[in-house]
Amino acid sequence: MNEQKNSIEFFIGDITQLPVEAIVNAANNSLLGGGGVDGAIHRAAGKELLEECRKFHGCETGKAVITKGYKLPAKHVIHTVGPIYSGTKEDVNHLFGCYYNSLELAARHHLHSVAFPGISTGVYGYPKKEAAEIAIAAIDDWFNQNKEYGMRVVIVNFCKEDWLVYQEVLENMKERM
Ligand code: AR6
Repeated sequence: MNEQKNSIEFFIGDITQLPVEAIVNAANNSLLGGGGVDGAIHRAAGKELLEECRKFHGCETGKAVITKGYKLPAKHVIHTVGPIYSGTKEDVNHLFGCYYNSLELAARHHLHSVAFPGISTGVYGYPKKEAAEIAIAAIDDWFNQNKEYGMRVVIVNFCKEDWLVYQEVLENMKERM
């Protein structure tokens, strides 16, 4: 049995620098790179990452695939595709799926530390507070379904303002409990 407990922590900064087993990429359906965190991850990993990504012929929204990390400190990259925000219930299901399916994939590969950026909260326009609530709910659900696994989740906020959004969401959740 794993000694480590499921845990969640917060980090402010650049996800490409994190020495965890897997970092999650906020990719698009083509998986062939883009701007934002996707661009930063591909730049830091090197061009072999793009070569490996081509083999998947894309990824559906809400789903995830895994590659090696190449020149990154992280051994693996989990590429997930967030929804382009439209305000529908489908967005919620897709964003929830990004977090939940990424953790499923990590566990299937016996990984015990995963860092997430704020999926869909940049170019894809998801309101940050709603996105943070869904991220926490999905991670919490996965933890409840996998109580003994010992997964360390790192939520990466690119700036202090984004970190504050998460703290507010957590405070509100505590008050409701
Ligand atoms: N480390 C941590 N977080 C980051 C970093 C970084 N190095 N760079 C940006 N962020 P976005 P999306 C944050 O736009 O909304 C791409 O072109 C950023 O502040 O990267 O899911 C893809 O190819 C924001 O909070 O992803 C897709 O086409 C969060 O990461 C599209 O963008 C996500 O912003 C996906 O859009």
